[in-house]
Amino acid sequence: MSAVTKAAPEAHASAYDVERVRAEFPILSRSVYGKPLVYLDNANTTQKPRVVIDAVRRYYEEENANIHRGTHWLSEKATEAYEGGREKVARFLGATSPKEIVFTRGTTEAINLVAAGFAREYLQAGDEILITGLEHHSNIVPWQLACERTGAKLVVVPITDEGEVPVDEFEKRLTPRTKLAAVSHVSNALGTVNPVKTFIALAHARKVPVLVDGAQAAPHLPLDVVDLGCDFYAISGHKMYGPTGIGALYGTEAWLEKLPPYQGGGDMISSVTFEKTTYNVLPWKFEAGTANIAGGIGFGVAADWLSGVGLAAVAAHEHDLLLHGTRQLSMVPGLTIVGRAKEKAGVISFVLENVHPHDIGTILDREGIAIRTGHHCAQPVMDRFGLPATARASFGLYNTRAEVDALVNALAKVRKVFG
Ligand code: C6P
Repeated sequence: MSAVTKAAPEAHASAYDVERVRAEFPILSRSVYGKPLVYLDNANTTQKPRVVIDAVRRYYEEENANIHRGTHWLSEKATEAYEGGREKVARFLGATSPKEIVFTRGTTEAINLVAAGFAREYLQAGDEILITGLEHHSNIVPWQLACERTGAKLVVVPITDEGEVPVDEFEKRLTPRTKLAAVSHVSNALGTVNPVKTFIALAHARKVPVLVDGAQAAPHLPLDVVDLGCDFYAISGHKMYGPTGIGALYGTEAWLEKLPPYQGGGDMISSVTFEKTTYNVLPWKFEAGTANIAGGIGFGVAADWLSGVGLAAVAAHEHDLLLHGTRQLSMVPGLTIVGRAKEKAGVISFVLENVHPHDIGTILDREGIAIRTGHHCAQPVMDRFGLPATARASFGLYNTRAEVDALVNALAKVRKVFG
C-alpha cells in the first residue's frame, strides 16, 4: 500500500464564494412548507454535493461488485475505487499511510473499536480512562462498557460555566493509572474547540495515548493528525458532506498493529482453520464482512471535495456566521446562549425564556428552518448547565448571513406565539 501524498495547497482559500458552493448542493434549492429550506442542523448531518451523489450513483450503475475477493474486472474496479476512497481520507487527515485508516460505520463505531480493543488487551481493575465533561455519548458509553468489563474507572475533567475544559484540570487528572485519554476536538452541544494539541502533549509526556473524537472538527477545521500527534482520530463521513453509514478511525500504525481485531468474519483474516486463525494486515484486520463500498467511495470524494473548497476558508466563513449569529441572537429578548468558549466552531446552543426548545424547533420548522433541539446526545453537558435541552443552530460551509437572519426573525415569531 502506497504512502500518502500530501494535499496540494488549498484551492479557494482567499475568495470564498458561498453562492458557488451552494449551487453544488441540489437539496438547498428545495422548499419546506412553501418556504426556502434553511438548513442549520449540520452538526447532526450535512447535505451532499452533486459530486458525492454522482460518485455513489456511478458506483452502483457502472462498477458494482464485491471487493478484495473477486477475480473479475468489475470487482477490480470496485476494489480500486474503494481503496482510492481510503487514500483520499488518509490524505485529508494528513495520515502517513492509508494503512492507518480503518473504515467504520462512523465516529461511534471507531471509538467502540478502540474501547473494545483496550478492554481486551490493556485495561484492568484500578486503571483509569480520562474523558472530559463535554463528550458526546459516543465518547462516554464505549468507555463505560470497557470499564464495566475490566474494573477500570472513568475519570471526567469538569467544564467551566463557559463550556471550556481547563488545561490544568485536564493535567491534574492524568495519573500513573491513566491508560488512555479520550477527548472531543469540538463539542457538538456547545461548539467549544478544545486545545487537543496541548492535551496530547501533556498526555504523551506521561506516556498516555490519546483518542480524539473529531466528528465535529473534521468538517470545519484544517486538520493534520501527524501535527496533532494523536494516537487515534475518529470521524464520520456524513458530517463531512459524504454518505451516511461510513466513517473512519485513524490510528498510528504502531497502535493499530497492537490492537486486537474488533469483529471476526470474512476479509479480516489471512488464514482460518478450526485450530487457529491468523489475521489480515492493516487496515483490513479491522474490517470484517462486506464493506460499505459505495460509502467508502463517496467518503473519499467528499474528503477531496472539502479539501478543494479549502478548510481554512471554510473555517473563516463559518466563524463569520458564528460571530454574526452570536451578535444577532444575543439581542433577542429572553434568549440565553449556552456555551461561550473563547474558541468556538459554528454551533450556537440556546434557550428562550418560558419556551421549551422542542416548541422552538417545531415553530422554526414551519418557517422552513431546520435546527436540532434536545440533549444532543450529550446529556452530561445539559446536566452541567441544569437544562433538559437546548435549541441548537449549527452552521455548514453553505450557510449564509441571510439564513442566520431568517433564524433570528423566526425566533421573533416564536416569542409572539408564547406571549
Ligand atoms: N452528533 C449531533 O447532532 P456518528 O453518529 O457515529 O456519526 O457520530 C457520533 C458523534 C460522536 N461525537 C460527536 C462529537 C458527535 O457530535 C457525534 C454525532 C450528532 O450532534 C448526532 S447525535
